[in-house]
Amino acid sequence: MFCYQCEQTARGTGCIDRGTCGKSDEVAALQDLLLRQAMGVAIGLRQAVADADQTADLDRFIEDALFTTVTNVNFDAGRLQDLITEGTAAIARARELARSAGRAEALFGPALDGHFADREAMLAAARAVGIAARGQSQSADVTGLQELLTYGIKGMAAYAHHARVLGHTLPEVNAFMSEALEALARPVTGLPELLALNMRCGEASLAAMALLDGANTGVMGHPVPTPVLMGHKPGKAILVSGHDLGDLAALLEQTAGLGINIYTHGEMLPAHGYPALKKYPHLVGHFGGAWQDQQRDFTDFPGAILMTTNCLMPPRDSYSGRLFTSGVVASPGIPHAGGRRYDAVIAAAQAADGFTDESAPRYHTVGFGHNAVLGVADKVVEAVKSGALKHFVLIGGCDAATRGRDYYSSLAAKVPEDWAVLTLGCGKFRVIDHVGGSIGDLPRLLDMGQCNDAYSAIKVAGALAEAFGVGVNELPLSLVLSWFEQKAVTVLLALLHLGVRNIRIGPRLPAFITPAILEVLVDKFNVMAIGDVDGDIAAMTRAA
Ligand code: FSO
Ligand code: SF4
Repeated sequence: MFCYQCEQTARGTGCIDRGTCGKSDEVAALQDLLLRQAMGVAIGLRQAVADADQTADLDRFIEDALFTTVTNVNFDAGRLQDLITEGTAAIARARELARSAGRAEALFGPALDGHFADREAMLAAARAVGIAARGQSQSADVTGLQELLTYGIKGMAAYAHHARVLGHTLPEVNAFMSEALEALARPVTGLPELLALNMRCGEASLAAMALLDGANTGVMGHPVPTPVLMGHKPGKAILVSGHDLGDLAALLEQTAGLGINIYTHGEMLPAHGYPALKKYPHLVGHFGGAWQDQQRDFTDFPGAILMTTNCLMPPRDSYSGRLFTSGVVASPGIPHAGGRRYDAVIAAAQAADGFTDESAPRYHTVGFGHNAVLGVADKVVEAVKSGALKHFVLIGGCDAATRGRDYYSSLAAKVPEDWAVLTLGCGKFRVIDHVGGSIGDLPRLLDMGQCNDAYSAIKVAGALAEAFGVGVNELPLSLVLSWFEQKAVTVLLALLHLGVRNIRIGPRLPAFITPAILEVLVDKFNVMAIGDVDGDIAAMTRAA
């Protein structure tokens, strides 16, 4: 295997033999084949002349295939084998649509793939399509740009998937995923063409982020500032992790009146701010930290656990009997709660001990989405004009166990008292304990939500730029991102598409960004690696 799609890739260059995440060689190969199948479906779809409802199942297959291959989503070879069997049927249907449109001659490569007799046949086919196989015949720069685009659409697919399950879709987003997948299946004609496609991926990423924002706020209401108990109360309990708000909503409904308390974990923390979720009195608090703490947190949690999306780690015996997956998440031997039915999860919670004590009261306030922040825009503008609020710094993105992430805690602790800190993503767990107080009526720490809510930060920045009559790059705003997996690539491409400059990225740059690609990003956008905290604060102050 060869995989370098996330920040914890082995030696900072690539996982071979086995993933740092726990992905086996076999799972990696099956994921490579699933990605090729998504290309096959996309090629057929691009030739089809059909209504959106005729192709919805194929768009959904592409989204699910891409999301399934995101880091820490699916470790289950059996589930991947089933998906590949579905993929064979999806390719055949896409091919048929292309033929009906009289475009059979335009089909090529992955769109012509047939049926695989068994897992061995899948693995044999997979070996010929991974990064390592392609890398032998092209430069690292070409592979790097292809992978940048691949990871951009993987994150986009995650957003589109979340929106779709809430009933929202956007044809342009699916059309771009198909266009990109088709381009990835063709021989590369040049680096500029690939670079341009990556920039267009940023545009489609922004549309996907707006789509998800509309879906979340349309179905769940706009988040409102809400203090969340970061602890527990006595009683039976279920812990919900991942990002899927629809799963949490369904679980809350199914557990209403059962005397089971529901807790969020990791990226589910911002759920407490949504009116449609906070109305349930048994959504009582948040337990634990970011995803990489789950093996400790899940062991300590005395109830059932539901993992709705990434980031899943290989489960420990101490909790594997109480763990369930949903959506595209899968792990061998872990029961899957499909179709938003949680009877088994509820039964496991009732069978477990639950909490017998009450933790010390500690609270963190969530719910500073764009609607809440822009609701007090006049106060924000006034505070900036009066000089009380000198600078905004967004410290957010993904967290992980990899070295160098103390930087973000240290940065949060050291930013001057007259700076406001925006945060989002699981990277917030490095930040929230280090920023307190307020500037006038405004809290200094504004938790904008999940990594999936980066759109809120973009909207707020756009509105402030308009209020001050300047471009976003002229605002007293610095972006310091922590990246881990592919959704962070999607957000980065969206920011670059908007022309945002001077973004700091850490804790280390992606392995797929070659020196030549980095040179382009530095030239055009002044993208930079994080440095030392004091030096970076001084540089941000100078730029303000
Ligand atoms: Fe974190 Fe994982 Fe949300 Fe990521 S839980 S690392 S970018 O999947 O999605 O922030
Ligand atoms: Fe390695 Fe990350 Fe790929 Fe897992 S997802 S195999 S840790 S690069």
